[in-house]
Amino acid sequence: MKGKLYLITGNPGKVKEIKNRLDVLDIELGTLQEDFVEVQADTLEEVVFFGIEHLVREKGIDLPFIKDDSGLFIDSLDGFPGVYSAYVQDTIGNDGILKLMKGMDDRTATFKTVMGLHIPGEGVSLFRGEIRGEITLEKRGFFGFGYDPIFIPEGAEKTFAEMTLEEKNRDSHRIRATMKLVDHLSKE
Ligand code: ITT
Repeated sequence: MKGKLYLITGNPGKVKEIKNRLDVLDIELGTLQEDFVEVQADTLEEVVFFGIEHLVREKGIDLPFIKDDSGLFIDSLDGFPGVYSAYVQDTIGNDGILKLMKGMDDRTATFKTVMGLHIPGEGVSLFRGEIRGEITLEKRGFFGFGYDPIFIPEGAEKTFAEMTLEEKNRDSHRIRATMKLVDHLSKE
């Protein structure tokens, strides 16, 4: 695929990370700040799929676009905050999560991204990326956004927020999904 692809988001952190990767293809990334209706659903896949349907059907968006929906799934909290990650970040935040986990030894978690691609006339394709890691005992670092200060990806010593954009982009849930998208687009 050549030409412009739009990312529908209100999160500038996501734009930077995805743009950095799409630059390898000849694809220019634009952004659109449409209201994305997040349906109450059990999985990120459903949130992305129904959200895209809404944008296409109700809002009449007829451009090639992607929508990234991500979430942090903490094992000892049975996958919480998961699909509620945005709400939880905006309410209790990282301090609230650390408080909930006080005294918990099992701090393993998975960060997941589901990226939906809509190409007019071709429907929706979904690309998934996940990375295992651990929740820290305290917040560390100032880069990135959201849960980055409390998440250390497997094999690393730093939290995502202690990494530069280039370091976080070497491997992450979002980059794993983006690489699958890139692979798909290069065959389009
Ligand atoms: P959109 O406009 O793209 O929907 P959002 O920030 O609401 O932006 P999500 O619903 O995908 O995005 O994200 C759920 C929450 O998880 C939200 O609070 C994000 O800040 C956070 N989050 C997503 N990706 C993250 C990442 O790579 N590192 C840290 N936090 C992340």
